[in-house]
Amino acid sequence: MEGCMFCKILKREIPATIVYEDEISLAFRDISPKAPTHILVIPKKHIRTVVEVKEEDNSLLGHLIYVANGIAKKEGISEKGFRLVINCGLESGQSVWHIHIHLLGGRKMTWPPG
Ligand code: DGP
Repeated sequence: MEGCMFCKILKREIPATIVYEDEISLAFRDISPKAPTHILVIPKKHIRTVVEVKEEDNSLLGHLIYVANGIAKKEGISEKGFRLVINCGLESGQSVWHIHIHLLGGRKMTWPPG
């Protein structure tokens, strides 16, 4: 999608530290990490936000969680625990309009989130 930062990362038009890629997903380190491990898992398909997810995307979204799970294991944060976050819409703080799962770990998390 024209103008989308994450589509530009997908096309290697802007650099990112990529940690995983397959035919339907990409994962890379967040530019502004909020935890020792902070990785974004995105679909290659441009979906703006959770609100735009369609039934046909069910397996794609499940795949992203599966990928995040595998990365958490590789990062060594699986045992102690980690958090997956999807911000949806302005009030959630979503700032990039290409759906993404934040994988956060490596420190104790607080609840509720801010
Ligand atoms: P959200 O607020 O949920 O839309 O999260 C967007 C995240 O994307 C935020 O934590 C910062 C990260 N981010 C924004 N632009 C870039 C970029 O160009 N490269 C990388 N690696 N991360 C980015």
